[in-house]
Amino acid sequence: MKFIHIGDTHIGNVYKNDTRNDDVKNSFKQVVDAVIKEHVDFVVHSGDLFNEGNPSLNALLFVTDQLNRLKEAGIKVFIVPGSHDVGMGDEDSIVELFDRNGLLVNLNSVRYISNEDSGFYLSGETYRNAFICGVRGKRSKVENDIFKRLRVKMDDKAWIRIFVFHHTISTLGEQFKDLETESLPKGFEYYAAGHWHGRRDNINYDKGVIQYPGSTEYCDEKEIVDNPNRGYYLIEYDEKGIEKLEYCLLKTREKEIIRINANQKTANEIESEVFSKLSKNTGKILVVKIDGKIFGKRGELNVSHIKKEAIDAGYSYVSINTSKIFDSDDNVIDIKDNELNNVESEFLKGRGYSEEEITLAKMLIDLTTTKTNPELIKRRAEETFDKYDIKRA
Ligand SMILES: [Mn+2]
Repeated sequence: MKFIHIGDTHIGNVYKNDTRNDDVKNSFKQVVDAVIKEHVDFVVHSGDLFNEGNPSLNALLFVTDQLNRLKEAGIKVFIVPGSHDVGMGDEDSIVELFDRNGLLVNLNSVRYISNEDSGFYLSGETYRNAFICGVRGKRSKVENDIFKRLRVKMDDKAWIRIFVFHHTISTLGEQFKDLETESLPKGFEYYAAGHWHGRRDNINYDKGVIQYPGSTEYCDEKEIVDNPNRGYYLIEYDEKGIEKLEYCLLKTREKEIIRINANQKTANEIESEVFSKLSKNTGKILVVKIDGKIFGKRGELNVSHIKKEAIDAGYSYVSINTSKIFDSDDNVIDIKDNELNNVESEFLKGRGYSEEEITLAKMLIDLTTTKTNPELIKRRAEETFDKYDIKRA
């Protein structure tokens, strides 16, 4: 028997760029192709099927079509709603709609849960000799409480037991966690984890293993830079348990990362350096990261000119990161601030906030914690608002 484990597919409007949103869909379709080709017995999805709790019609139709392909091939999909699949309140997830239409199994449908006095009783399904159950993720709110009260109605006769969840465990870093690793229920052979978009393999827990496949596409600039590739797990099992576990690569768009040290160069010199590193290509992703102290003011750097040249060279998506450039006369320095910046981002990301929300939050933190240079603040605020098309009141 075999199954595929994916997570964080984020179908919807991840980017303000249609090509990239199509890439996100394409990764999902590649997984469905592989599932059908490999004749796997079932699919486990560890949450964040969609990018938004109220997906566009386009996203809904795409997912419906892909799930129908699996249904026609006789392949079941088991999922827990992720932090992006639920709204801000306690209402049902969009995933429940697909459960009611018979296109997947929502492991947090009310039929699997009974919430009595002190216990959160969870049942699941035994399918192809594998017992599967799970707990959904939730936006912005830590739900350790559910895990403390969790009582699983386990099937001890199944060949393997799979627990699906959508949280960042403390093993990945105290600063990012929204769940203590030790809070996970024991007695499972396979812990199908989601929420953390990087890949993390072979975290031993009790008698089993915790696996984070990561997102099926890069969901922001940081993920493009930090992760070498994207993929999913293929797991084979028999009556003796898990027999083989393999990470399979997805074919994502080629990427190029250009790093420039501003080190007392003028804006013009920096621009020329970027231009000299651009290559003629057909549709690569480009991230330009510039850091250090510029000669003059960082506002002199013509970001839209760099972007235009890159698009003309053939890149399909261009992200230019200037957040770590400082003016000649800036006293703000350097390494410590940058590290702090990363910690803030990772923390907020771990809590399920979007890139947009994180940028805004960080801007606000900056405003209240750095010594105030009104011009700098105004310019950073404007750049942020422009980047995210946020309407000024
Ligand atoms: Mn996610």
